[in-house]
Amino acid sequence: MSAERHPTLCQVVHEVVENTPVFDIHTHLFDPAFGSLVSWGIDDLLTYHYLIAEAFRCSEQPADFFWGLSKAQQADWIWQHLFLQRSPISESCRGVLTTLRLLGIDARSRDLPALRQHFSKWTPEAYTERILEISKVRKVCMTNLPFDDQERPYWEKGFNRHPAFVAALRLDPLLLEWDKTAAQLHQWGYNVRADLSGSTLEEVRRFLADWATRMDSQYCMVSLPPEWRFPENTITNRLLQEAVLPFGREHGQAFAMMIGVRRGVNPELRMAGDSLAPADVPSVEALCAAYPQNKFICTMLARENQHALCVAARKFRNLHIFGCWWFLNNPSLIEEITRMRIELLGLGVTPQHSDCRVLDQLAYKWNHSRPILAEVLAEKYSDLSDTGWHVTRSEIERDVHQLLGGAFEQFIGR
Ligand code: HDL
Ligand code: ZN
Repeated sequence: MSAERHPTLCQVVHEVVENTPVFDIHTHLFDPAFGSLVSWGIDDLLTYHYLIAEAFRCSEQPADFFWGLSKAQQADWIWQHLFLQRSPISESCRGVLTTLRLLGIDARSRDLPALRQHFSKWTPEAYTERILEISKVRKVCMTNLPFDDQERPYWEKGFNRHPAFVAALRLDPLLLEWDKTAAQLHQWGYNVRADLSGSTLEEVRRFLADWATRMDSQYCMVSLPPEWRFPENTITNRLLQEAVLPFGREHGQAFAMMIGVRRGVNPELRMAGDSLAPADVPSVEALCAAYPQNKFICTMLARENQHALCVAARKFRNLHIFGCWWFLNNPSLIEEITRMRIELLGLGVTPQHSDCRVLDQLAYKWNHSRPILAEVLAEKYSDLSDTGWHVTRSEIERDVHQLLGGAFEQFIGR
């Protein structure tokens, strides 16, 4: 073990990783200015879709029973099934308890109504500052959808932005549901046609420029199904090649692809009903090769894709890979994937993002990931020391800043 070999070095690495502020490059969180769209507190923590999926497995109740409950009743039900009737040993359950611990809330009473009292005294704005402080997160990238009827009015009206919350322009409806979205764009005054004829592609580029400017977006993004292939003559790829990528080159917007989701394999679970399948890494390589002037960011959902994706990133300097996404965000897989990435890519990677949907989750997701990253780094720096190359504390701080968002900011030019 590296700790035996170089105990002081390992202690420094853990200290630095534990205390380096993070840029969390992909979340579903909202700036406090978004009011009711902000998700926080114990009931939102307990009704996180990861926990809904796990709780459904513990009951014979029909799904409609659960969906007919209030949020507090759903939280009570999940608390009963996953925390009281059996030990909360899964990563998602552990996360709720880590969050309570980091907030200084004693959960040993196991009394959910009593736990709720601790959250009732906060305002969303004050709570946001508290969570950012204990999570040591310096910047949070949101997922922002012009097509969302609840979110869009905030952007159209404008609001005072929280300095720590930045935007990413999410394009799934544009790229994956063009027929429906074309009608929406036309209604908004963009002269587009479903068959992409006329000035459609120019107008889509104008739409992208309008919203990227309005949001000051860091990058554009899409979640692609495992069947996505490039090259292939599809509407998705034509919009990508003739609108999104030219826009990206003109406006300096990197394009993020999150690939491998199979939406709604069990519809009765609603948002918790998605699954995964292995995706096609050669398609990512072909896109990077075809568009060397564009910058691509990528994460894949299947464990089976991770090694090939690392190799793809070795081949293309316009590809930056990130995160242990969703079903990969578990200690055993985070360690495996992070070790593989550092061995193959050094520091030119963003090992983790949180994908938080509930503000409080920032606390636990980073508290769980940091020690794993630290352990891998400690081993790698120990291996360096064994060659006679000794890193200084400031070099470790430089490197860890890179891994926790610095390399990403350099890559996207922000
Ligand atoms: O598409 C995505 O961005 C995914 O992260 C989904 O939002 C998924 O539901 C999720 O929350 N994963 O953590
Ligand atoms: Zn996400």
